[in-house]
Amino acid sequence: MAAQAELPRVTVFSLGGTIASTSSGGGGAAGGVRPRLGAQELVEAVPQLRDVAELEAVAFRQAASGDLTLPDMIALAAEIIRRFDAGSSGVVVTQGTDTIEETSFALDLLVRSPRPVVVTGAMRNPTLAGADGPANLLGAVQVAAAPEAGGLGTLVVLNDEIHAARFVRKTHTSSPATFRSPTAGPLGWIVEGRPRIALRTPVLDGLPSVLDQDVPPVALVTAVLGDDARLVERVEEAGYAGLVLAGFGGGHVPAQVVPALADLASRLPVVLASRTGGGELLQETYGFPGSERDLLARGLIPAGFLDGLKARILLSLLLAAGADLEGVRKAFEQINASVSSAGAGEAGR
Ligand code: DAS
Repeated sequence: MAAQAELPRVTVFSLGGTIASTSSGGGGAAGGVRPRLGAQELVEAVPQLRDVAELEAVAFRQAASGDLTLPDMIALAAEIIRRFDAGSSGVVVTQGTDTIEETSFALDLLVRSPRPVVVTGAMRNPTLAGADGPANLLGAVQVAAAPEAGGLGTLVVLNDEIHAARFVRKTHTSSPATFRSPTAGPLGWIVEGRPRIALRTPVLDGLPSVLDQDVPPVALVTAVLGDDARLVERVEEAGYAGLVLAGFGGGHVPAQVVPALADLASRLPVVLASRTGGGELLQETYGFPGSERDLLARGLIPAGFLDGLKARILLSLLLAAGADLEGVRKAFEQINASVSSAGAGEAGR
């Protein structure tokens, strides 16, 4: 019998979430499922993984994903880099889906490696019929073990789709097809166990490099009909070090919010994103008070293709790295410019 070819080594980190949630059997307040399973148990539940990779299981956190923090992601990124240095070919992170669109983007910014980092989770917990955790874990390991999945930044793999962390959003409360990339589409898919990469994303430039575990707080405020600026006026006194404003449409706010935003932007980084969830911020179309042209002329920093959640992650990490106002502006510009260089010889780096 021919000897089996050496399998790639993939490290699986578990952080909790639905994929790891089971019931204790109790009712009342003790009822419901909660994260209980660790990486080793998740891996053991999917015997097919043994044919894909040599696995190393690390129980890193045991939390509902809303309880994860940026310092957790900074610590995880450092551990991922250590495992790559020790010979892992790829990494899979299992966690709750509620915050994957934020945590995966933090890893996208923090882990600079040509090897694949893949985040996955589940929408149906292991006690339900049709639990999707095992298939998602298998798909994530198949992608992490594939050399062609390297150099794409952090990926999010669920429901046999491969998404770039910088574009993906959670769009549904319960559907297993909740993850979508409205602006760019998915990068690829998995068929019969084979990852297919149809599109390649470029390596991001302008990433925060020196990181403190102490991440300054950044607020995210969504513009709403009839907004009177009372939240924006309180951002600084509440102790925030920066603000992301998710404006209407292409990047607009009611005219009466403009003075408070302009005043804040003269002292703190204020990033303008869109609340729509798809597309890139406008920069040169509308000229009414509160339009994107008006706000950018008053010192707000354009988020570009990043939505409010992702812009907040980037701003938080830049501030943790000690960036000043100009540093923040430049990093947002560079990251947006590096995405538009896709296809210009950057692919596959
Ligand atoms: N919504 C759950 C999940 O999908 C809980 C969480 O995010 O931790 O995993």
